[in-house]
This record gives sequence, structure tokens and C-alpha cells, in this order.
Amino acid sequence: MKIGVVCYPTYGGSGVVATELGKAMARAGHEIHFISYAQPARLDAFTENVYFHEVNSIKYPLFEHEPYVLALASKLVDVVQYEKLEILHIHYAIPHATAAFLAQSILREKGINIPFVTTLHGTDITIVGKDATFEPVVSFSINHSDGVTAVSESLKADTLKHFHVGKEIKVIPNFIDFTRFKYSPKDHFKTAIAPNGEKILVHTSNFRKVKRIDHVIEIFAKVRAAIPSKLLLVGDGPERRNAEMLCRELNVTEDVRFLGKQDAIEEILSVSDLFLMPSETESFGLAALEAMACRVPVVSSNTGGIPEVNVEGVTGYLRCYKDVQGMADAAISLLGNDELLAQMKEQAYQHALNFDIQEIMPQYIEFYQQFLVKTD
Ligand code: GMT
Repeated sequence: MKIGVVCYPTYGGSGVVATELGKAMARAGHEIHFISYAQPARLDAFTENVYFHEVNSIKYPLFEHEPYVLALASKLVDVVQYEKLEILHIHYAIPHATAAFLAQSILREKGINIPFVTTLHGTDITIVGKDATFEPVVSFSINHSDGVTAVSESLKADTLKHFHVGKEIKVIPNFIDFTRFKYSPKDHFKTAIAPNGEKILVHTSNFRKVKRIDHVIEIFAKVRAAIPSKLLLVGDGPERRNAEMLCRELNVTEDVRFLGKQDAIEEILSVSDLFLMPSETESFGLAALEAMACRVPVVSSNTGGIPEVNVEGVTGYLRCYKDVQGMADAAISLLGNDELLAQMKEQAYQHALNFDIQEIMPQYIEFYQQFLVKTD
């Protein structure tokens, strides 16, 4: 199948899912064309059957805001036509699904029928999309997608609650590529971070407000007061500066390492003992699943789709959003009990196996089939 994939190229979850899914489909023999304004971060090595088409916008003094939707729609028309694509997979509703609808309408006038499937990822629904600024366009774009998927039952419910959607939404969860996410602890790395055998807590995100990095640091400060430990913060984003200030305020700077954006995230996770995800909202929590795949249990909030990933008492612990003390207590009781920690590390890994890309990728391929244009 020739598939066009539209996504954000950044380290965010939707871009990661789009890229890993596309690469897996390419390995299975499909021809994948990524279309975005920059090369996706996880498209870091040559992969057979994978192509990248960059969307170039134009800068003109009249445009205070560059019309990216129009540039993307034009690019889609071009790529669909000349690469003879059979279907478009659109990741993140805003503005990608709208651009796809426009491209589809233009192509129809040229006698080309191209179906598009939209995957809803989270903030396109829970934060940005439901804002009155975008709601009518998001509802329209979802309803005019040929097929719609959501990454969790919780996100599906949120979509139906906040939008005027008459479309069937299929839930296909996020996944792990276990050929990449292999537990590979590097002793020298662990020793460099925790020279005295301290426990290692980790958090990875795009440091947006919704991730509550402040709560990550507050939880860590409480854990550190009870158990010798270190905190690794991976990623970057708007809350980075505030996070650094809070570390100073709580006097924990010498035990907190800001590692910035990292590609080999599995190496960092493999030396970690506990992942923290106290998010205000999280449609799925791919970062938590990646941790579990590297045998790291998770202490998290219980919002959105997180309970569909992190199972209370099995893969970690869930507490109410904002319950910093509760999450710290759970972390302390787990990190203070080596036998329980070892058991939960194994259980986290076993549960992550349920989200193997080899099981999830065929669900998308099967989903596409029903929308393909029949040619005799
Ligand atoms: O987490 C982010 O803020 C990035 C965002 C994205 O779309 O790039 O992630 C969302 O999509 C991921 C992949 O489907 C989900 O695993 C994340 O839970 C979701 N983030 C939120 O809902 C906050």
C-alpha cells in the first residue's frame, strides 16, 4: 500500500507514534511518505520504503501568521498525485485533518479520490481543540475524515463529549517497538549518575504546563528526604526555566540532572528505577509505556487514559491529580522495598508487552482497508 503520513516532526507523542508506525509499516513492505514541515525526529536513519516530503511555506510581509494549512494542503495534492498514494494517515487533528479535507476536495475535482484517516492524540482534543477558537473546525474535520481513531477509550469519550461528532471512533492504543525499546542497562552510566547506589527517578516530556514538572520536582524532593535518590529530567519546553528555579527553591539541584532532548531514551530508562507522570491530563501516556517497556514502574496521576496503561498495584501506582503527597508516599514505599521494586519492574515489562507494535500495526492496516478506493 502507498500511504501518506502527516504529522508534527517534533519529539511530542503524536510525532513519535506517527514515525514509529510508519517505519514499522515500511518494514512490512508498505511505501510510506511522511509529509511535514521538517524531518520527523525519530526518522533518524535511512529506512527502505520511506520517503520524506518537506512542506515549504512562504514568508510574505502581509502574512503575520504563515498559512501553513494551505501550504500543507497544496503539498498533499502534489504528493498524492505524483506518488500515486492510496490513503493518507493524519496524526493530530489540528490543523492536519483540515488540510487533508481541503486536499481531498481539490483532488476530487481532478478526478482523484484519496481517503484520509485521522488519529486523535490528546491535546488536539482535550486542550487546544475544544477551545471555542477551533471547535467548529475540529468537529467538521473529524466528521469529514473517512475514518477516525483515538489512542484510548478515555480520549474517545472526551471527543464525543466535547465535539459534535457523528462519526464512529475506533480505539487503537499507542504501542512499543520492542526492537528499539530493549532493556539495556549500562553500568558505567548508572554509576556516573548514582555513584552511591542512589535510586534513580526519571521523567520525560515536552515540559509543557500540562505535564506538571513542578509536581515532579515536589514529589522528588519528598522522596529524596526519605531515600537517597537522583532525578533525571529528559526533554525541554516552556516550563524548563520554572523547573530549574523550583529545584533551587527546594534545595535539590545537586540531585537533579536536566538532560535536555535525548534520542537514546531507552538507555536512560534502562538505568532508572521509577518513572513519574503526574500530568494534569494525558490521553494515553506513551512516555509511561516506554518506561514500562524498559522495566521501569510508574507513579502517575489517574487522569485521562493513564489508567489504561499504568495498572494500580501491578505496574505502579496512580493517585489523584495534584495529590503530590500521595504520589510521593507511593514512590517511597516502592523504592524502599527492593523485593517489591524488582517484582513491579518485571510486571511493568510484562504489561508493556501487550502493546507490542507487531500487534497494533496490523490493526491500522486493517482499518485502512475499508476506505481504499476500489480499482478494477
Ligand atoms: O504529550 C504531549 O503533550 C504531546 C502530545 C502530542 O500529541 O504530540 O502527546 C499526546 O499524544 C501521545 C501519543 O498519542 C499520547 O501518548 C499523550 O498522552 C498525549 N498527550 C496528552 O494528552 C497531554
